[in-house]
Amino acid sequence: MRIQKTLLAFVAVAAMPLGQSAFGTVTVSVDMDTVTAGVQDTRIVAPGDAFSVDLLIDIDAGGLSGYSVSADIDSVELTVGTATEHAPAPYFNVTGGVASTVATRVSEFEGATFTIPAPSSTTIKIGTIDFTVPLGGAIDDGLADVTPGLISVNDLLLDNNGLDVVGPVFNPGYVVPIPEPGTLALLAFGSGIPWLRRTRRGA
Ligand SMILES: [Ca+2]
Ligand SMILES: [Ca+2]
Repeated sequence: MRIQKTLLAFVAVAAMPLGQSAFGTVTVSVDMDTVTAGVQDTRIVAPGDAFSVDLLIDIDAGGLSGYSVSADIDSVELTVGTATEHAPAPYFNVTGGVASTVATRVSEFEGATFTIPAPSSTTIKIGTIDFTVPLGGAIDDGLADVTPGLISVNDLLLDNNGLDVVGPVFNPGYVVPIPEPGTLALLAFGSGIPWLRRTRRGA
């Protein structure tokens, strides 16, 4: 909604400290393993698995006064459950939760702050999405499975000056299937194959 975007922009401009400029890069990542510390962009799954992923924003020295980020989902490999919006202090939630969740998209994870200057050089968690892996579906078509970005009409990233962040980086998340027993056996047997070839050639 246009009103939403206007509100975010207003908040950002109100928080604007004059004469400061943005540096570095704001990065939005999908942490496919919320149990393990750090960001894991890949998760090994089997059909029927249920798990959560986090959306994280790594804020640069230029600060971030407002954000609205959505995520596209590969619905062949993942079924979306609940999507929860987080607005860690000093950010406040603009809309009271994500606006919409459909099979292929969750939009939007939003927050804004009046803090001057806005938080900088830090990482914040802006959302959590629950997924299940469909039964009988083919996993791993090589395409990203959870792709954050400025996708919906409201989406933006605003630095301390209330301006669009230049060149934000979006890191998607992937699910990959557990290797099948046959594949594992082949891998284990791999070292014996050259010997087998040599033997056959010599026979
Ligand atoms: Ca993690
Ligand atoms: Ca995929």
